[in-house]
Amino acid sequence: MKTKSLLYLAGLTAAIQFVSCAKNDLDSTADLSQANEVTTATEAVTTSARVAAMRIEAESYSGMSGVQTEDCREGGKNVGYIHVNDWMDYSITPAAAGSQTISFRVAGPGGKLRVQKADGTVLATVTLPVTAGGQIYATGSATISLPAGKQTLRIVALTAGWNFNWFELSGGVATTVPPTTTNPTTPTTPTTPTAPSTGANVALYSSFEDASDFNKWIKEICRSSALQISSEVPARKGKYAARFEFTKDDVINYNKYVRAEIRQSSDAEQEKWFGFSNYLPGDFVTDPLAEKIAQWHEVPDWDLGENWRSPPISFGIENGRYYVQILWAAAAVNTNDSKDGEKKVDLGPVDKMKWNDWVFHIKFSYKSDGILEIFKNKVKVYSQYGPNSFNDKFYPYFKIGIYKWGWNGWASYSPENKRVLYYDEVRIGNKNSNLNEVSPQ
Ligand SMILES: [Ca+2]
Ligand SMILES: [Ca+2]
Repeated sequence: MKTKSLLYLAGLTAAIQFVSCAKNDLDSTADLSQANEVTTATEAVTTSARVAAMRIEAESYSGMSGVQTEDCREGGKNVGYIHVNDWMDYSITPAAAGSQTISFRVAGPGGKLRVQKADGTVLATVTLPVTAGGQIYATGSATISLPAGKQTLRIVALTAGWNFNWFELSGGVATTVPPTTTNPTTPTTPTTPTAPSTGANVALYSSFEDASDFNKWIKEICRSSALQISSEVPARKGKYAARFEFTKDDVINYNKYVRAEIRQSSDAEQEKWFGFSNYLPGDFVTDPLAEKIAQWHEVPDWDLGENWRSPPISFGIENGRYYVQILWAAAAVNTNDSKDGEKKVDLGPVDKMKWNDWVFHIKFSYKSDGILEIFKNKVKVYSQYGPNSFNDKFYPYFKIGIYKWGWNGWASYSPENKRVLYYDEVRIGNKNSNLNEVSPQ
């Protein structure tokens, strides 16, 4: 899967994102980044001074020696081709001096890196987690102490072969706040930092009232204008909705890029509820080339030699009609050509300039216990009980937006040059959720 494209995908490389502490990138049960989210009793005293985490994309270095970038499975780019003593420099500006957790999102054989100041002073040596593949990421952390203000951090590879997606500085606290001494070793229950709008079982809620909402998602866009908070159509709720745009020119200008999407990451939950509302503009053109507008994207078992396949469950529009497509396979290793079954189900005609509320209740399974129930405007329009996905270690991850793969090669069959879609009121609930809890309200 390694590509050596050095193409700069402008929309994917926002140099520095300020992100909330929301836990949205649980990629595997071995993901050590949960450490960032667990508030221990000791830390509880100091959280009043906690500042927002600062995430820096690995490819946003100000200088480097010996590395290259490549497409990252988690979206955007990662730094790869790392050899011993390769390094990358990053310009950072901590708001306050003090001790911080520095977390590295990496994949591969493990190893070590060193964090140092511009003058060579070593700040930390970090042991990297071993992961199941070169694009299966986990997070390793260390504690460093930084002064406030603009400075350069150099990250030096002490071992080779790991891939690097991002690093994050978090937990910057005022060092004068004393920790509690009462039972400091007892961790409290991890809390869900993203406040659900309603319902105890809703783990994610995006109202798209503010661009910061996109920080709850991984962006897969080729340019920043492809994804915007918009008020050009009436929102499903509030004042704004998410606007996705994708053009035929994007495919040409961005090295066969075929999507404007945002996504979650896969996790260990087999059964979930997904709710969202979508809106097609008045100039939406009927197109024989389909687009997928929501996907439950598979995660290959890289360690078994598996590669990307089509999404086991996807929701799309083709010839002016909604459809759902379901693929399944029980073999531990499968390809697009080796599966046990496939189904494509018509879900009726599209209507323009109107919000439609969709809920997908899914229990992913390659066995007979799978569940797929689809509701449109709170009315069940389809259900299938039985296999609905592949035999993979990780469950599929959720995406919304525009995936228009046909424009790479068959664009002349399409009567349009630009697709625009709107989304609002996205909720993801756990298995105990229900139609009313995740449905747009
Ligand atoms: Ca909204
Ligand atoms: Ca598999």
